[in-house]
Amino acid sequence: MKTHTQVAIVGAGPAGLLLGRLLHLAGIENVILEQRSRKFLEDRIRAGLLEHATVEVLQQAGVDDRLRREGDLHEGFEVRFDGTRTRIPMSELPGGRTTVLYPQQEVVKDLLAARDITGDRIDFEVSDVRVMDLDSNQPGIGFRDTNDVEQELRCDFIAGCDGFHGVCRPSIPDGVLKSFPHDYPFAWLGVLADAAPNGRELIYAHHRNGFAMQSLRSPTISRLYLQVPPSDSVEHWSDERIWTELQTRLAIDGDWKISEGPVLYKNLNPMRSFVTEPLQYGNLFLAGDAAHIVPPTAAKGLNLAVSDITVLSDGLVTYYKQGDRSVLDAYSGVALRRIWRAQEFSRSMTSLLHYVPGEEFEARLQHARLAGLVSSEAALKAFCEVYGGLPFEGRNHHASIKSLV
Ligand code: RFL
Ligand code: PHB
Repeated sequence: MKTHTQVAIVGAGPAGLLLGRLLHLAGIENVILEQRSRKFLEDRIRAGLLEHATVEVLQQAGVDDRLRREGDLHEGFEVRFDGTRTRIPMSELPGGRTTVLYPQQEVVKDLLAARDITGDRIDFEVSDVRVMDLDSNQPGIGFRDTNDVEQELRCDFIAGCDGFHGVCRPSIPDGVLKSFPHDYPFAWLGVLADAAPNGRELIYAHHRNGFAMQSLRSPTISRLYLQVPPSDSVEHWSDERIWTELQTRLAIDGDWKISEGPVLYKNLNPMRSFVTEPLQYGNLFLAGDAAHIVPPTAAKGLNLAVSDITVLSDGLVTYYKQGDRSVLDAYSGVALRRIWRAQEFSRSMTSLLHYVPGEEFEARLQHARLAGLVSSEAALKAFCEVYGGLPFEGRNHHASIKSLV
């Protein structure tokens, strides 16, 4: 069966769903194709921290009702090393930043619910997805629908929002893209636990056994991370071992202890940096994880997907409303400026906090860097400026979101 739309979006992660929403609000027809089921997307546990500019975009997209009610405003976080703890008062530093903890799957649920109301087409559980006629001005997507019927969707533009393992990036002819991959000698064990978090703020800890972190998902559910070797596996991590290691790595002088409880879920996340350039070929545009991956330390992955989409949607809206393609053609250059800054910050925050066994000289430098960071307001201001989120280019996203949540 053959159908047509203005913009075909591959992937219903935060990038694809947000693009679909912003295009709908501008009256631009779009179809989203997703290989997974709706339930899978709504249950997928991933990122948690939203920069203030991301919250503003979600507000402008009209999908922030629940985020305002249930999102957890963060005005500071804690850094631990060498038995010490320092609270970083993000919002009180010059140019004060705030972030909101609101899990990625909740953002996805809110965007899906908004699409239910508008009735825009979204096909779940599609398979054998192929990009067609990329060099023509009516490219298309071939796929098999959930009933295994062959479908062809023709369009003006394709948005490749299909994540790191998607089909859009590889469909660009050889030699066009230049990729910049970087691997790390460690991974993260991510844990969701039925245990009340200690305090309401995030704790990042540098320790000789490796990095550890306490985040949270509710007043009774903790989200915890431990640095592990990349070759490790979750079977090696019993609940008891997880808690022992967290107690050790998060310890401070005195008798502080993290509260323990049953582990509800655990998984291993590889650490990777990756950027591809440019982000467009003809009428195909890559956004979010399809275009770049950051290590999770600075929680930039979801936020970068949102900033890509604001730039891409501006380009598409300008094209359809004013017949001017220049903003769309500038997408790659504009988005990549922010991507590389976030990439640089994610890599440096990762290098600051993770211990590489045997790298004693590096460990001493990390200690000196951490001591320098927590004792200098200027250094903290510079750190928090990027940690809390760089402004989105070309938009007025500087205001504090304190009043919103
Ligand atoms: P997504 O969320 O991966 O969505 C892509 C969607 O495309 C679908 N897809 C296809 N659909 C149709 N046809 C095909 N051929 C397709 N191939 C793929 C997929 O099923 C999926 O639904 O990318 P998007 O929208 O760009 O959003 C990016 C964010 O999801 C990502 O940056 C973050 O979640 C990264 N990330 C984390 N970021 C953080 O900032 N903090 C974290 O703690 C954090 N934890 C994580 C993460 C990513 C993880 N992944 C990718 C394994 C934990 C994990 C496990
Ligand atoms: C999370 O809650 O998953 C999270 C928060 C902050 C980070 C990384 C992960 O820096």
